[in-house]
Amino acid sequence: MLKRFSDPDRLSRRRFLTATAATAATAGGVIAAPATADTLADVPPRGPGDDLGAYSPRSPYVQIARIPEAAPGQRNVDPSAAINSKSPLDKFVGTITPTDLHYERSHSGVPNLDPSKHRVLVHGMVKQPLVLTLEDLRAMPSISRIAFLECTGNGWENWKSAPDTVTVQNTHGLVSTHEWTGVPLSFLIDLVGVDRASTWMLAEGDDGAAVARSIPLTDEIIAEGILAYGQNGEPLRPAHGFPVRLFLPGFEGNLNIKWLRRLKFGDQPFMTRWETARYTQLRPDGKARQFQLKQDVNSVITAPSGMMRIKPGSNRITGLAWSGHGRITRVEVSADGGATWAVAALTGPVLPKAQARFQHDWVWDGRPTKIVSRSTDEQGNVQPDRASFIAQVGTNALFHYSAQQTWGIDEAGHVRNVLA
Ligand SMILES: Nc1nc2c(c(=O)[nH]1)N[C@H]1C(S)=C(S)[C@@H](COP(=O)(O)O)O[C@H]1N2
Ligand SMILES: [Mo]
Repeated sequence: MLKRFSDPDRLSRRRFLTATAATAATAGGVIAAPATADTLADVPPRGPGDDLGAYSPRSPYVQIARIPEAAPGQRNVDPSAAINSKSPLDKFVGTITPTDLHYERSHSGVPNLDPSKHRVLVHGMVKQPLVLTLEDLRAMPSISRIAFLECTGNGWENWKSAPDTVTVQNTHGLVSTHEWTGVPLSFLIDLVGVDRASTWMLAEGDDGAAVARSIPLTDEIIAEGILAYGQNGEPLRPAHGFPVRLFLPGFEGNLNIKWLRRLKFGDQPFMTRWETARYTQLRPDGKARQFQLKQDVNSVITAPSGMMRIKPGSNRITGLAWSGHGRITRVEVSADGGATWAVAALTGPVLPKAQARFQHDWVWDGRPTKIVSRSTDEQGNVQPDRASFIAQVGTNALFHYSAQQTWGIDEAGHVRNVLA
């Protein structure tokens, strides 16, 4: 800890006090009479507060909401035309996403399912096919795990081109981190006696689109998959799969089938339209790659970020980093467009396949520059810059964009998206 405070790259206690004193001095025009320790100690009597209630609403001073989007580049649409709604990453602190601000991606709206009538069919290459009720699932052993969920379309804004006016909510708002609770997939596999020759599992949703995906039965998926009925301590919300969804930590959002109605075990992929016509990766040579399922190492600076404005002097750079391959081990931040890098602090907790928060205190000298973050995971994967990412993957594909995000800062302190 002492090392941290003596590190010249970080905001020291002395510098913190100088910086806040400077703010108080220059803020004279804004705050009529700056409070002193004496005036604050003398608390005036207050009247009764607002009534207590069934829910805790946000403070009226906090403006925070998702934004519905229709397609890349089509923002501020009528919600009925939206295909997703993105999380306000710029407004978050810590690592857990509030459930009501968790991004939403639904291919044909949100079905209204009665849990007492809902059933999950488990069949195919199994000894004992079962039809499970929610009560059955809740009676089984349960586990909880904090992990991220990310739409594989996250970041597509910046892959090809994007206006300089996009915010981090536009560019990266399709990722969230929660505590997920439910039945381990491995328990269910044992319960129905899945045939050892079975290598794939079909998961199908009970929505109008009946989204269905083939999932390879790798050791990792068997060990970590969850039939989740809980999110952040309460039953799933309808938008996120109530009453039960599949949760596969680290794997592309689309596989995490919401409103789960069926698991079918087989010895080959089922080739649904969701893995043939959709969710394939068109390569530069025109051939398509199927079943690219892992979310790669990623990070983004959430503040300062697109459309914010900063002042010269002390500024805190903060953001989120995550990887489908495991734990984040390092995040570096550059304040000169990638020429030099400093190691940012990970403020914890740093959990495998969960978003980790990083922070780096920085003094902006007032000259135009670019800020960018780069993350590394425990398997040694390093987040590529945009040019090398495109050199490798091209620009035909739509999914799994995970290149570094650059924010430009002009001489007036305006922060803008840059296609570096
Ligand atoms: N049944 C069903 N499952 C689904 C989807 C869907 O439209 N229907 N969307 C998928 C996609 S593309 C993503 S990114 C995640 C989004 O989950 P969320 O809305 O809870 O964030 O769910 C996946 N599971
Ligand atoms: Mo998605």
